[in-house]
Amino acid sequence: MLHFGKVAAAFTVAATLFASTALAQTVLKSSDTHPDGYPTVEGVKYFGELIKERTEGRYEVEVYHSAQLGEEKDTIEQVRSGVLELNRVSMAPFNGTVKESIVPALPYLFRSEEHMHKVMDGPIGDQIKTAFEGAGLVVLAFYDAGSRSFYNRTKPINSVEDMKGLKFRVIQSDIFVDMVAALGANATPMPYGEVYSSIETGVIDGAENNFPSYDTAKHYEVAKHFSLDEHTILPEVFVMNKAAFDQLTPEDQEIFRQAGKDSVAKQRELWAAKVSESRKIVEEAGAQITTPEKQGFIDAMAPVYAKHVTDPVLVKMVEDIKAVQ
Ligand code: GTR
Repeated sequence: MLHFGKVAAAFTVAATLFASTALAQTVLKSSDTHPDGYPTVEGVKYFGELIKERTEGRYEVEVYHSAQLGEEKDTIEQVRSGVLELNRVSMAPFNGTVKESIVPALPYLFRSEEHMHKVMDGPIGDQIKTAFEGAGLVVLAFYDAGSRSFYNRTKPINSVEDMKGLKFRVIQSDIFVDMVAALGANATPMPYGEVYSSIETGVIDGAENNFPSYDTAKHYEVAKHFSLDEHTILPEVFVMNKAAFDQLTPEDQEIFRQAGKDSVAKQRELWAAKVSESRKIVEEAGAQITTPEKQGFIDAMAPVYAKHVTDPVLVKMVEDIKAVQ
């Protein structure tokens, strides 16, 4: 009897262990510089819901928004080394690491957001994804970030001449530094989280971004002149540490890739709504939006192409992108 009891007890322990292994959840951490509710944060949360559902709870995602894990340059290091499994960042901070990432950051290359979608959803997008693997990252999605424009605290910008001598914070990429120099202004790359106080204290005159960032980071409070020059339609990128991805079973890899794709549609929808909402918020708060004469900006960008598009791979990519209708 006693013996039987022991066997039964051992059996229960084994069953419990087995059940807990079967239900084991792996929580994947993901970083985002933006606050909760921002379309990129919500896109990744949606990805998390999909993988949780499709793996029957084996995988979950926890999004650390509002730069809780650090600024983009640091979190990129974290996801590349595997400290972090997932990360949603802009494409531009990769410009020095993944040469193909330069192309979507080039000024006035995409004619519209539709053009950008077509390119990033097609073979050129796939080529960029493959290039990221060389940097130890699997791209799960390219998200929308609209177009970036300059804003400053000093004066309205109606033409490229008005840019002369102004000092702008740019995202951390040489392409952006050279772009601003080509416009006759000065560029200071700095982390996103330092922009507000740097404008407020006059260390810089302004920065460049899209309406949702200008709104949610409250830059409009310190730089009210927003000039819709739309110098670049720069996509976001949602990446996973490649070693972590390679550890998944082929079935789970497929679930992750598909969930990434499915989250794109969701993020694009949220993005479009957020752009209108943010524009309204900043206008009501007193931001002065002007549309400058764009051709001057476009013409000024030739040196940026001459310097950064010399590698035959990039030259071909630029040609192919222009040919996409
Ligand atoms: C935003 C982008 C962020 C960050 C930021 C910046 O548009 O969504 O990921 O790169 O710009 O300028 O630093």
